[in-house]
Amino acid sequence: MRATTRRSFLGHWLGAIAGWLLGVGASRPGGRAVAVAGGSAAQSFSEGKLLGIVPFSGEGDYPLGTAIGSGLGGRLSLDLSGLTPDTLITPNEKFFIRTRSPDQLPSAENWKIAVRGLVESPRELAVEELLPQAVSMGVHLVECAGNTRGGHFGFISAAHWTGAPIFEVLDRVNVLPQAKAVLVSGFDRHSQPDTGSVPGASWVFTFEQLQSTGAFLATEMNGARISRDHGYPIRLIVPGWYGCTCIKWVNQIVLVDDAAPATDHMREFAGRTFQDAYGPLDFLVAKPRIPETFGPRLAKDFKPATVDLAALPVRVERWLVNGRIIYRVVGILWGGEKTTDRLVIRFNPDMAYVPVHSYHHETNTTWTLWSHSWTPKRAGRYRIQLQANEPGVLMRRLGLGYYARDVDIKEV
Ligand SMILES: Nc1nc2c(c(=O)[nH]1)N[C@H]1C(S)=C(S)[C@@H](COP(=O)(O)O)O[C@H]1N2
Ligand SMILES: [Mo]
Repeated sequence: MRATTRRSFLGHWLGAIAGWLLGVGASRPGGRAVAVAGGSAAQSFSEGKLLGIVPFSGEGDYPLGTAIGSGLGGRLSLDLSGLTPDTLITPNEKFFIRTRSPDQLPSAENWKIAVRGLVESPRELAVEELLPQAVSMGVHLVECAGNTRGGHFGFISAAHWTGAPIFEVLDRVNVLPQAKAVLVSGFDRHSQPDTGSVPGASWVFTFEQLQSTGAFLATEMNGARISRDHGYPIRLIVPGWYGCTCIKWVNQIVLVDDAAPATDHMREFAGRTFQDAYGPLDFLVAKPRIPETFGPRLAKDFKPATVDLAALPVRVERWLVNGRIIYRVVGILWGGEKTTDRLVIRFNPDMAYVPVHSYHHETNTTWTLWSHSWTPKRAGRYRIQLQANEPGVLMRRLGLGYYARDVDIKEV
């Protein structure tokens, strides 16, 4: 069992790295053609006619829009190809899922969070006690750190959340002065193991990280109680950080000091959150268990799992405008700490980046749509990649070509 887990885990890791280093590579045409109306951003194309959508190539046929599998291995990838300005808040039933509700999840009635560790008065906090403190937290995007080409990059969604700041909880237990950080864990007992992940979700945050991100315990998503698959009755949302930190089915909040070890969950996600002590040599030296070989040993040495500024094409529309074929690439821009007006795009590694034509980046808490018209000179395969011309701004995944997508253009 351990050997299997280890092998598939390394498979994941190697796959992810290969994706980053080699780019898209595969030649099998995949994806799906969908008919999508241009939406309001297509107004400049009002003289023309939308002929169709060119599917992305070489991405396989991972199913979109329906939940597959169960428990730890359960997934739902959002179909991004139809995004319009009107659908930038993901309906609850479409919001991506990474890990469906554990089959051993107890009834949510009387759900309690054990708050303990370096506190004066440990206690069991009933979710009911938090509900009156829950307020609108605004729209926040969540992206899985394992949001890959293989899943058509659909492990990303945005919702309007309601919740209570995590400090509401901490204020009730008299935190001791030696406490430096907060371990948040969720229920994770599944009867079926999964080859792709290690069960048990928990992350350690410093007080400063909880404060500056505005982390909150969410009770509602788009005005309805959160569904079981999304963490009912209570989950953590850490704005601006990867989904792996957004613990679902929260059942423990433990106050810890600087010596707290990194959790298995943190170590599983060390590579995907760009931790320093994570390197190829770590895995060449065979170690008994995966989590021990990845990432820093101590939670305090983990870097924040922030989502850098990133951009991804979500569809390529084929138009007929005044007798000419014109393509319109539509995509999303998200992550980062500051907005940008310097988004650039290129259509092959040997082409220069040019400014993206149309978008208005107003917020980093959720995604923004952009579009760009394009008239390729000849038929063939093109690799669409984006960057932002923002010296000094971290864009680790964009820099690695992680979000590059290929299209095969047949008509020019
Ligand atoms: N208890 C628990 N919480 C968890 C996980 C998990 O496996 N167990 N997965 C995490 C990961 S990796 C992601 S990306 C998000 C996904 O949240 P969603 O399924 O509601 O989209 O939940 C996080 N919270
Ligand atoms: Mo994730």
